[in-house]
Amino acid sequence: MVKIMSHAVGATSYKSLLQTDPEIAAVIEAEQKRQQDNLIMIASENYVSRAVLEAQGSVLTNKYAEGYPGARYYGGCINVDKVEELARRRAIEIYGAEHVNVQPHSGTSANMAVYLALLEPGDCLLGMDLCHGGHLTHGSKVNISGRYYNAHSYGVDRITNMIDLEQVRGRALQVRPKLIIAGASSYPRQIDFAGFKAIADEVSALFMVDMAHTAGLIAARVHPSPVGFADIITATTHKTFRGPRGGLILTREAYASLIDKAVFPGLQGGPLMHIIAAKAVAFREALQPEFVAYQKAVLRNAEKLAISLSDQGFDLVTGGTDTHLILVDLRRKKISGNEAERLLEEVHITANKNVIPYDPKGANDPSGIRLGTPTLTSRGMGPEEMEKIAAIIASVIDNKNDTVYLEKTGREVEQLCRDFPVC
Ligand code: DSN
Repeated sequence: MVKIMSHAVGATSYKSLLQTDPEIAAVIEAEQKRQQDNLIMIASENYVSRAVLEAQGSVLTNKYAEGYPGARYYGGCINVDKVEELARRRAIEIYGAEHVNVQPHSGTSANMAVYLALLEPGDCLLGMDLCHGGHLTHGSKVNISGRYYNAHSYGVDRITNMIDLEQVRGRALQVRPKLIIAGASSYPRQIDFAGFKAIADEVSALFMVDMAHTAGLIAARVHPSPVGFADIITATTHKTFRGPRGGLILTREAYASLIDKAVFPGLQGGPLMHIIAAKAVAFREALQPEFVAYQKAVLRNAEKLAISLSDQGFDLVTGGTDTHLILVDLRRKKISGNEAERLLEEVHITANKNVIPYDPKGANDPSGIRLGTPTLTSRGMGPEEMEKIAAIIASVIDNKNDTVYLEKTGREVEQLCRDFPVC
């Protein structure tokens, strides 16, 4: 398969860094090599383009620009205003939303800004259970969202492991939330945004979608969009979207001012203008036909990987995937998430242990592993490689005590990485 876009794992040159701080330069170079020499299958990671790296490594990092374009608290914002305006215009074009705020430093900051804008401490929110695939910031008791707000959760069906809208509706009628959140970190299926919106309307709740994971797929229109259903949408720009680390918020015009005020001055001070420039670059890349081809390939690869893993005897949560990620239930293979993560790392495959719904084990050593295809696809891999990788994962688990076999397999994976360089 032909590589779709030029991607990078390092800056063009570390000359100054090598002179000023050889220790950090060495670590960055080691990380660059790690990203080259391993199959990165963490569903929330990706390789950004050189253009994105250059923008985020630019002098824009020197500029303070509290406020918004045309209304800043600092002089000298002529250039950064243009940057933020370009970013906003492109994000609106991509998603067809009424308003966007591109300043959130992360997906978590974006979510916090929404809560600050729409809720009072103690107000009720309803989000997906972290243990069933939701996100920490959707009301987990260990997170500010679960400590400052009266957070309740819905889960997935015990048999199908899919979101059951009747259960969501039941919970909503029971707890009467002010805000309902849809969106997940390890749920491999499409979410029925229209169904959620109907429930939110029935209980007079606001409806927020956190599309952090699927933002790239949605931008390319290969996955249903929450725009038109959700009152507020949050996203990250670095997962399937393949831009710099950061967040954004899309809103209906009615909430634009509330959200802008919540981001600044409510939650953040100076925006990271170098990151906003890198977001703008990623948005431009997302408007190119190659981006659609890339996102289609991400989905095709995930589907092929899922089928191949099933053929290798793995149980998949929900039986498969509609997205870029797969959640593998390892119990039939008699290996824990921790052990599988460690074993795969030995053979140059990077993935993360993950809870499965109704996990009989705890979050510290859960029963699952989450696998994603965004980075493999960025380096040009296709269905043939997905089949090969599924076979490698299965054989490594079956031969977990055979050190000679593991060493040989590690070398094979390294060769596969060399065949698909990240350049
Ligand atoms: N939930 C993390 C992930 O999906 O990896 C990101 O916050």
